[in-house]
Amino acid sequence: MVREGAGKARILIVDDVLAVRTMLQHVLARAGYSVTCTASGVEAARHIDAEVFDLVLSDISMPGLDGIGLLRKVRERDADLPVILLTGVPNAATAISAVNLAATAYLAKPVTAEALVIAVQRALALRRLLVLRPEESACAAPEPSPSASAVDDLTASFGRALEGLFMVYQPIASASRRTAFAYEALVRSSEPTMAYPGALLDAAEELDRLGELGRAIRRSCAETFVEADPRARLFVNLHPYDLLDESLVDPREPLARMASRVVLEITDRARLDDVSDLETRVARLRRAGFRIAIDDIAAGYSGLSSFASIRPEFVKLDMALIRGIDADPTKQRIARMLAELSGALDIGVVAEGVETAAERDSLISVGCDLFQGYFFARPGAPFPVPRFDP
Ligand code: G
Ligand code: MN
Repeated sequence: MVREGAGKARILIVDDVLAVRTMLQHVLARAGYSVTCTASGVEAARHIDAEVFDLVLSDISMPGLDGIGLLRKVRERDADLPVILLTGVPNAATAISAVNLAATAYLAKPVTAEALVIAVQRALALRRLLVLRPEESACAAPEPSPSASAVDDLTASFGRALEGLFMVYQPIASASRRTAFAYEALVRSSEPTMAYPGALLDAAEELDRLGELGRAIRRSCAETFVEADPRARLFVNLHPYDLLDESLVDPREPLARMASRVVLEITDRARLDDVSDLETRVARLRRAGFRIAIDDIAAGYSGLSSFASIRPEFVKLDMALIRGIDADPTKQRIARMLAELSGALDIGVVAEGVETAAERDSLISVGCDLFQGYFFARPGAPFPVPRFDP
C-alpha cells in the first residue's frame, strides 16, 4: 500500500475519543503507515513542533485546541502539510475554515476504512507531487504491451466508434424556476463495443488517442448545441488529458467560440493529481471564457482541496450521496454542509442522479435547487424536457 523506497509515511492521529483513535490507528497501521496517536489538539501541536509528519488526521470538535485551531497552527509552520479533518457534525462554518486554511479533505463520520485509506493515499499523492523532482516521478514499472493483432482490432473498433459518435443530453433542471437550466452532454457511439463512455475512453487511452476523442466530442457538442435555447448552458465532461490539449482554448474551435455558455466538468474522481499546474491550466480555460464544474463530489471524500485550488463555478454532488438521501440523516447533513459551503463561496450546486421525488424533496430541504437525474429526464436526443411533477 505504501510506496517502496519512500519509507513509511508518518501520520499523526488526533481524536479525543479513545474508540475512534484506536479504530483510525488500526486501519492506517494495517495499510502500512507509521502512526502516532494523540488525544488532544494541544498534545498534537507539541508533537508537530518536535517531530516530522507526512500527514495529520484530526477530529474537529475537541476540548481545548480543536481541529480547526490545530490546522491553523500547522499552517503557520507548513503551508503544504496534508491535513485531513474528520467530523461527526459536518457544517458550513467548519467547512469554510477548512477550505480557507487549505485542509486536504473534510470527512464526515462514520468513515469506512476504505474511504479513509483512499483519502490518505490521495493526500499523500498530492504532497508527493509538490515535493518530487521530475526524475523521481518517472519510475513506474512499464505495463505489458498487448499483442499486435489485439491492437489492430481495437484500432478498427475505435475508428468505427469515432465515425458513429453522437451526443445525448440530460437536462439540469431548476426546481424553483421549473426550467432546464442547462444540459449535460454525454457521449455515445453506434459501435456496439464502445457504446458508452467507459469503453470508449479506455480504448482511446490504450491507443493513445485521447486528444482525438476529446476534439471529436467537443465538435459534436458544439454542432448540436447551436439549436438549444440560447439561455441554456452546456455542461461538457473533460478527461484530465483534455486539460493538456491546446485545442480546448483555440478560438478557431467551435466549442471555444461558444465558451461563455459552456461549463467544463472536471471529475473529482479522476487522477487530477497527475495533471501538473492544474491551477494554471484552469485559469487558461477561464480566460478563454469557460466556466468550471467539479464533477462527482463524493459522499465519503468531499473534495475540499479542489474547492480551494480550482474555485469552481459549480459543483456536482455524486449520485452515491443522493441515493436514498431521504432516509439517511448523515447524507442529509453532508449535503446541507456542501450546499451551505457552496452558497458561502458563490458556487452553484447540482445534485446528480436524482431518481425519486423523495430524494428531490429532501435535497430541496437542505438547500439544493439544480437537479439532474432519471426522475427529471433520462439522457436523450436533443433536448429532453424535464418533468417537475409530482
Ligand atoms: O460521471 P458523470 O456524472 O458525468 O456521469 C453521468 C452518468 O450518470 C451518465 O452516464 C448518466 O446516464 C448517468 N445518470 C444520470 N442520471 C442518473 C440517475 O438518475 N440514475 C442513475 N443510476 N444514473 C444516472
Ligand atoms: Mn458529468
